[in-house]
Amino acid sequence: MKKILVLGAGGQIGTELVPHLQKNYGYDNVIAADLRPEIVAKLGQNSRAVVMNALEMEAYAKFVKSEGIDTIYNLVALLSATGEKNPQLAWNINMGALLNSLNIAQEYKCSIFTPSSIGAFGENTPHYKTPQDTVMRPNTIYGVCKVTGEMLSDYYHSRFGVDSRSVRFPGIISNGALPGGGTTDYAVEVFYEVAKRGKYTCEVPQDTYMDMLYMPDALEAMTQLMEADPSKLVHRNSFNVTSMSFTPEQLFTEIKKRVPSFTWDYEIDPVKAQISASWPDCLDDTCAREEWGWNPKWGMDAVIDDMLAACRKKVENGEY
Ligand code: AKB
Repeated sequence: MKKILVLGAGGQIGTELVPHLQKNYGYDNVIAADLRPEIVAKLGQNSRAVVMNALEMEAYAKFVKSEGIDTIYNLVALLSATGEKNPQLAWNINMGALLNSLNIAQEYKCSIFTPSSIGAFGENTPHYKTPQDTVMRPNTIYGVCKVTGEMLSDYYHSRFGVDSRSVRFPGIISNGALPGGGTTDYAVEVFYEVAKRGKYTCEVPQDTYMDMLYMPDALEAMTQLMEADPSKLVHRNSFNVTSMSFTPEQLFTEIKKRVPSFTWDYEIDPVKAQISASWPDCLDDTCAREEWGWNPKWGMDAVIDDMLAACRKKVENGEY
C-alpha cells in the first residue's frame, strides 16, 4: 500500500487531490502538507495534515523517513502571472521545492509527481496541435522553472533511477479552491462571478485560445500516470494532456446561452496578454493516450453546466 505526501496541499489542485487519493489509497495513507498553519488547520478537518516548508530540507527529509512515505506529489509553485511580479522568488520556491523533493525521492526511494504546464512552451513553439516533443523556449520565469523541472526530473530518473512522472497541465477548471496567480484563472473566476454578480471583467484578450481541463480529469491524469506500467512509458517528464480549448469570448457566449442576463467586458492585463499569447492554442496529447491510456471525460458543455450549478450553490451557502 502506498504512503503518500502531498506538498502544497492547500492550493487549487491539492485541496481536491487529497480526497481523491484518500478514496483510492485509504484515509490513513495520505498526508497533506502546506506552509500555512491556517490552511493546515482547515485541511486537518478532513485529512492528516502537517505544516511543512518544502524548502527546509532537513525537516522535510526527516518527516518522509519517519512516516515511511513512498510517493510524493509536489504541488509547490508560484504560478505564471505571480511569478512575473517576483521572478527570483518564483525560481527559489519552484526549483527549491523540486530539487529537495527529487533528492529526498532518491534517498528514500519515493515515486514523485510534479506538475508541469502549458507554460513550459513559448512563442516559438508551434501553437496548433503542439507536439509532445517540440521547441521549449518559454517567455516567463514560471515556464523556465517548468522546463528546467522537466529536464531535472528526467535526469534524476536516468541518472539515479528516481521514478519521476509528470503531465503538462493546461488551465484547470474547478470549484473546490480558487486558483491564484495564473493566466488561465479567468476560466474559473467567471463562474463564481456569474453566480454572485451576473457580470465579469476579463483580463485575458477575448480571442486567445488556451487548453483547459476539468478537475476530475486532472485528478485522474495524476493517479493514472502514477499507476502506469513503467515499461510502457517512452516519456516521463512531461506529458501533454488536454480535453478542450476555447477563447474567453467563446466561453462567455456559451455561459450566456444558459444565463441570458450575464454580461462581460475586458480590462486587459498586459502581462497576462503577453503570457497567454505565447502559450499553445491547443495541445496534441497523443503520447499520453498511447503510453498510459489518457482519456478525459469532460468536455466544454458538461463543464459549464456543472460549474454553474456548483458555484450557484457556493454563493447560496455564503461560501463565496
Ligand atoms: C497558470 O495559468 O499559470 C497555470 C498553468 C496553466 O500552469 N494555471
